[in-house]
Amino acid sequence: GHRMTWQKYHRYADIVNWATFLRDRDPMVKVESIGKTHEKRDIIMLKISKSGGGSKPAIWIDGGMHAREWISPATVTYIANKLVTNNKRQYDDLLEMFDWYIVPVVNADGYEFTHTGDRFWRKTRSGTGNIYCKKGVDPNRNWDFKWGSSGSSKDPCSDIYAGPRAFSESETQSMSQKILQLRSQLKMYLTFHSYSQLWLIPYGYSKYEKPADYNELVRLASQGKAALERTYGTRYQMGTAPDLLYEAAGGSDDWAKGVAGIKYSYCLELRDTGRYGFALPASQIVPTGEETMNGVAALARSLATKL
Ligand code: 0X9
Ligand code: ZN
Repeated sequence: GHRMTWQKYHRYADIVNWATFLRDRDPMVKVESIGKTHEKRDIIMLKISKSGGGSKPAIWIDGGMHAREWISPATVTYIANKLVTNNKRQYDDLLEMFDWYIVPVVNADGYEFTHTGDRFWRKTRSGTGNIYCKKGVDPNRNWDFKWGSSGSSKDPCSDIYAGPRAFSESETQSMSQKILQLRSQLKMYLTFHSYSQLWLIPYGYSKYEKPADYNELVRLASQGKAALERTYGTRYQMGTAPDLLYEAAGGSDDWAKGVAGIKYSYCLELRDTGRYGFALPASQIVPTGEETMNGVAALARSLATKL
């Protein structure tokens, strides 16, 4: 069995056990290690696919890039579990239409450290050579697209340290290679962060650079956002990160669109808007999972009409 309950936040080992449980129970699920973290943990990816072959359009989902954003892995596992369980066959169409690649915790070292050391750790756990300050690299400043150009720091002590070079981190390196390997299949890239209730559209690196198809991305996202909001009335704002937050280069969403060429790339900042922030009570996991699942399902359904 497994211990996953979505009634509390789980350790990485529980998440890995739950994934292997699903794999053992359902032939649709495969679990693969896409690489190792700095501390040699396996970065696991679930592949949910009704067909053996890999020619179907696919959707990528990841969570836990920033260690302290606990609602992200909780929501991503909730979504994967819903898809696999497919209660009353409500997601039959989504399983017929797409293969799903899901990485619940990209930054597993950081995530574990938020349970054992510092609850509000953000970065990876790699050494930076500077022993007098916080180690680690911000994995969402480490991707090789406009790397280091804005909203990131060259100071290893900073929480937004971009790293010594693009893809210096094993976590971003491993994940980017897997995405490139799947690029012809991938039609949508979704990365989950927290908090602020934002549906972010590329690009994040510059106030002035919007992709040529920005309006198309907005239109598709509006479907997802509406379904999410309809669930419990949770309000989201939509726009680019520079419009709603700040400029920041080296994010995975920008790279997925700008380099991997995945047209529909989004970053969601989940609940809440700051009352609890990163310390969102576990009682909000299920409602957050539910509304976000509805958003993702509506998003995937409208994407399906475009393929
Ligand atoms: O700063 C970030 O990496 C994200 N916000 S968070 O509070 N979760 O740290 C926003 C990333 C938006 N995307 C890009 N700037 N590319
Ligand atoms: Zn984040």
